[in-house]
Amino acid sequence: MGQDQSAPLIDENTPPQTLDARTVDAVAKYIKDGRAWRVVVMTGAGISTSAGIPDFRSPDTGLYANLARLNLPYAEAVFDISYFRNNPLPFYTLAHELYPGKYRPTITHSFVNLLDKKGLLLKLFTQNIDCLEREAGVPGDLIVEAHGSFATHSCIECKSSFPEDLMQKAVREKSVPHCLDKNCGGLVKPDIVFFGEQLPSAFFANRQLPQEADLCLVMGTSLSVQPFASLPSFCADGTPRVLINQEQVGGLGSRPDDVLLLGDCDAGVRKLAEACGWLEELEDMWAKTAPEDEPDTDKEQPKKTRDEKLEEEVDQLTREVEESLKLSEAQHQWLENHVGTKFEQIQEEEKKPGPMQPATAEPVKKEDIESSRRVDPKDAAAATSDSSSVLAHVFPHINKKPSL
Ligand code: CNA
Repeated sequence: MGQDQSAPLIDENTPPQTLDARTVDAVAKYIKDGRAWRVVVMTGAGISTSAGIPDFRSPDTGLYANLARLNLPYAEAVFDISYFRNNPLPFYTLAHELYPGKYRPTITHSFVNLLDKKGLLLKLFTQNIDCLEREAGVPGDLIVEAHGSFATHSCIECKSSFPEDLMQKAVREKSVPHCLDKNCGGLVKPDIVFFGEQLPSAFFANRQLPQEADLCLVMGTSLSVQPFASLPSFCADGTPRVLINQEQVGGLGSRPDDVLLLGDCDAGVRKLAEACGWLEELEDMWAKTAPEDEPDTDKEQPKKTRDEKLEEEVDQLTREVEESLKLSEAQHQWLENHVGTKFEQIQEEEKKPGPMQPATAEPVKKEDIESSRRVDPKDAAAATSDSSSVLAHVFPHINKKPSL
């Protein structure tokens, strides 16, 4: 984890170093004074929940909580490359639901676009795979999709790329595509980073950028997946960091210039935009993301709340996965054996340099990188008796036991 990941919240009597106060108005003044022109934004699943895409870890509506009741050996198996090799169907069922084109960007996505249109966005680091930032208009070269996305596809064996139109067809039909090279014939998947795979090189090439930022916005993430979770800790001391999230996460709130805007992301960005005098512009920009043929059903039917919509979405999603999951006893057996063998292999592997340390990239702060790869001793101890902890060990970019 990052250096200040579990640091205590700053004492309220400690004055900020850079801002006038730890408030949204002070952040807006800092922006309006022209002191924030290299803004780094870090986002997660929470910025897309109001679009109808469930996050992973929210206790009731999160995908993991709902996948737990299904017959998967463990919820993350859907995104586990070893499991995928054996049974790609659950992933393709989810992909059918999550594939870009079905959802509209949220006003939070538009806010990132607005930052760019004002020439303030240095980089957006997103953990999301839904491509909604792109759909909101943020240029691709300003986005680091740290966990990959549905934007490109390739064979998991020979790595050759796979055409978008054929992937769309496969996802639409819930079929499993294979490599077009007849000599290979390997399974193909979107270039989403699965547990057990390397993060894209763009992440390592850009991860020093938070150091250069003059403002950092962290939105809609539990900051529980490494190495992404360490990014905010790379911001220089005195750089204001604003967290817009349902809950306090990571080390946000531990520095004198940290501002916590706890609550809904969309409400938070509206508040910030209003304080900057940009609200109307933001609403106009977001309005343009609405599909032209979207029926105005709001007048005819009582409006559903965000949670109701999300619950419906999650229910439909889990029903679909449930239907397509045909896990046999043999598959369970395979997985159990595989996990045991994999754990032994990993114990061997751990004696060698870790896969998360790219050879070419310079570490930003050596101690941060090192600590981001450290396994909590509690997890390591539990790993001998609990298979999900074993997986936390096997897949080093989860360093925290997921809440199922
Ligand atoms: P997470 O661990 O599920 O955490 C989401 C966070 O957002 C939590 O802290 C929630 O409290 C918070 N949150 C949820 N809804 C809102 C809201 N409306 N307003 C404010 N806060 C909210 O998700 P992370 O992104 O932190 O975890 C990283 C995973 C999730 C990545 O590997 C992603 O690929 C993966 N994921 C992505 C998507 C997507 O692309 N939309 C969906 C689900 C999961």
